[in-house]
Amino acid sequence: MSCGQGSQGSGDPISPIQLRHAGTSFYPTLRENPATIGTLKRSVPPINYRLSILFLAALIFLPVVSALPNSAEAACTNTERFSTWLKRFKQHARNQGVSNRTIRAALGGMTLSKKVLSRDRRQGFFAQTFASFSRKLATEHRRKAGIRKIKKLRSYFERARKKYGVPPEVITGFWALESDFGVGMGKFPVMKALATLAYDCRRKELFEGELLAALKIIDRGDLRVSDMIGSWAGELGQTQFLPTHYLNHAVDFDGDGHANLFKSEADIIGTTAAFIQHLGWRRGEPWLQEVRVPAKLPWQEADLSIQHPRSKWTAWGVRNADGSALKRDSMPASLLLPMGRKGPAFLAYNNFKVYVEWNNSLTYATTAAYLATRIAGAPTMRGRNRDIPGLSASGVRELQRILSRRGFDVGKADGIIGAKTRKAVRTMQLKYGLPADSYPTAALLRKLR
Ligand SMILES: [Ca+2]
Repeated sequence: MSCGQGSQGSGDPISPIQLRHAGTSFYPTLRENPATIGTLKRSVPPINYRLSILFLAALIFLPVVSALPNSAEAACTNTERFSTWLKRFKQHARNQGVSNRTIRAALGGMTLSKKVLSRDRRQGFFAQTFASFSRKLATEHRRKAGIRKIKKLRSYFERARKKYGVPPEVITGFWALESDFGVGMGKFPVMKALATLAYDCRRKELFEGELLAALKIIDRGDLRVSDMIGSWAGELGQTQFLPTHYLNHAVDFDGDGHANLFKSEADIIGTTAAFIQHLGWRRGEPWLQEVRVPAKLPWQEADLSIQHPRSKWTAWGVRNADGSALKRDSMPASLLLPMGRKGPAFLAYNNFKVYVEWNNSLTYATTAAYLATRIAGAPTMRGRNRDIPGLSASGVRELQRILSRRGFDVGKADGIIGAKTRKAVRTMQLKYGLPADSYPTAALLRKLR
């Protein structure tokens, strides 16, 4: 949980875990439905981009966003006593082949954690732009620590690269963001967190599966109950894996017979690489590259759902961040403008989809991918310290109400910018002859009024 970043309005640091609970993407087939919050580092095949459109679209496109659950979920009611549920769950675990010994050791005397419930249901509220978010998370400290780690553990990283095709910088970027290489894994009893979330009505099905996976990890001897210390959100180890991912993807890379993602650096490197490969990593291809955009461009093409060959972007005047010419080849890439045309600009390649799969918060994904490029030697982001004005949450709500009245389907007027809102914004920008970069501004809102 502790990721070294600054405090937010709620008084707590934002961690990747919290962000993961507030994720989003703007891949094309997404739903603007916050009901799926918290399904992260998803186990679905990477081809399936049915990612939920959630809060972090707002984080990335807007300075203001509310974090955590929507009111419908927060309002669900638990009708069963915890002890009744626990008894039933234990029987379920037995039926699934978990030993009595593990069930007794891990769930004996288990009680509900009110702290987890309140953390999980809190209506957080914080203001972040992509620029300030990435400043806090993709730090110089983490870049240097990543480089040191790669040097120190070179043989493991090279073996992982050979076997899974994943570069050391990509593994290291996630490792740094998730736990600062094991410094910040959280101090919460994970079994208690998982049991509480599995009992609670909000994401019961998801977490019953996670709790069962955690029991199986103990049962097969990878971890002891006493090892299960981590985040209140139930994630495990130095790269913060959900138990199902641990169970299904953990690799014993040091050959001691068990996969230990808390203590074995080799296992952490091998497992993270294997999981990234599972999410669809393409060997030898780039993931993200900062670029410079010209003053004029068909801005409506800047969307993760749209890819063009690099040569096409070159023809439109996109250049390397240092101003030199891009490679003129057929490599497909999307133009990613997290804060509109005046903010930082990136070409996102096919491998970037892995980042969005890892964490469907686009802000997190872009930050993690950017940190990996920095560890790999890319220069600091241009315009990193420039804040691009956007609308406040109330401004976005007003914008959404107006768009809705005009017949656009923007979902609920909740102040959160998802794919539908972005699309409507882009349509209106085109109509008014404004640069159609999908980033809502005060100028657009004035015109709409
Ligand atoms: Ca091992």
